[in-house]
Amino acid sequence: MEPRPAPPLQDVDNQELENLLSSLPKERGIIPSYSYQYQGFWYSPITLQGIINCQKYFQPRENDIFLVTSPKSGTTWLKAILFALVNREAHPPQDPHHPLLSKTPHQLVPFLEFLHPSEYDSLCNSSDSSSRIFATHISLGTLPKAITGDSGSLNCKIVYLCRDIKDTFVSLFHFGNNKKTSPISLEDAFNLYCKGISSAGPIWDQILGYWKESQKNQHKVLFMRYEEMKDEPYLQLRRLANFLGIPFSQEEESSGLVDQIISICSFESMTKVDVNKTGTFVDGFNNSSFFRKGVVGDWKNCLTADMASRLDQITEEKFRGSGLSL
Ligand code: PAP
Repeated sequence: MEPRPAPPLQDVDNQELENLLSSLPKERGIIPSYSYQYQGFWYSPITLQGIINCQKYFQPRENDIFLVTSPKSGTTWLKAILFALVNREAHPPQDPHHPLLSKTPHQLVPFLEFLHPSEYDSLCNSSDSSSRIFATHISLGTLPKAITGDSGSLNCKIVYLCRDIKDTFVSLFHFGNNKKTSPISLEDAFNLYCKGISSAGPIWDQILGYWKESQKNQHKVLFMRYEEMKDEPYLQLRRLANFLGIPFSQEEESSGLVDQIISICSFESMTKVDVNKTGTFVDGFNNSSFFRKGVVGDWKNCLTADMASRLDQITEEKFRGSGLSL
């Protein structure tokens, strides 16, 4: 990839953001008070500011890794796994000083859209100084062209993680109401979600964009599922390591390293770590709110049968003919 000359760094200014916001469709949001539709997807104002910044200023490196998810699909979990996997030599998972024991996965693997441009290059979360891991919820078409390439040929590797839509919605609903002083009702949140008005939604369109890319471009996009990570973590972790070009050696496998990574990143281990129990993330969310139940099928405790079948029906319609089912 040809390095582009770096433009002078500056934040998108308030007036520019105000002008943009006033030109975009606006709706009530499930988590933010309002969501704005930009390039076909719904985002909060703070996220939009970050998106415009990274579209203008982000300079990828060839071996950057991007974890892409819809909110509440298991982002925090896969951030931890990616960090532990990529940095396993410098930070063996059994190290009592492992960074995952003193920092949250969000500190170790930041969201691209929540970084200030001055942080893009200073950030180095890998033992190899030329390799970085970022996470994002941005849709494929809105990712900076420096990442997707002008002709749509991806310049970096993308790991995409999705989750059952019903569980994802239920997780989002609880997460939003954890912080809100005036909680949104389940019905209102559900109706917005079905209309596609949720952070980085319509979720179906966001998933489909990456699914299609993963089918076309298997060396650049790995499509993963939360439920498969739960079911067969060993196999999925090996798949991830192979995709990233850092397969486990025979010695690593026989020494139990794969299981050690799975263990340090498990819901049970992560919820025991102090930093994940206290403190806040950007926008005032408690670090603990990223760890609720961590199970498959929790939607059964929250959704009516009608709600569940409506989400299944939309999912079926949206994915028809794509070869994807969730
Ligand atoms: P984000 O996209 O806003 O960063 P994200 O991490 O995707 O959030 O969502 C949190 C969900 O992942 C929670 O699901 P739940 O509400 O259904 O419980 C959270 O419990 C789950 N989660 C967090 N860490 C883990 C983990 N180590 N293993 C499994 N699930 C996890």
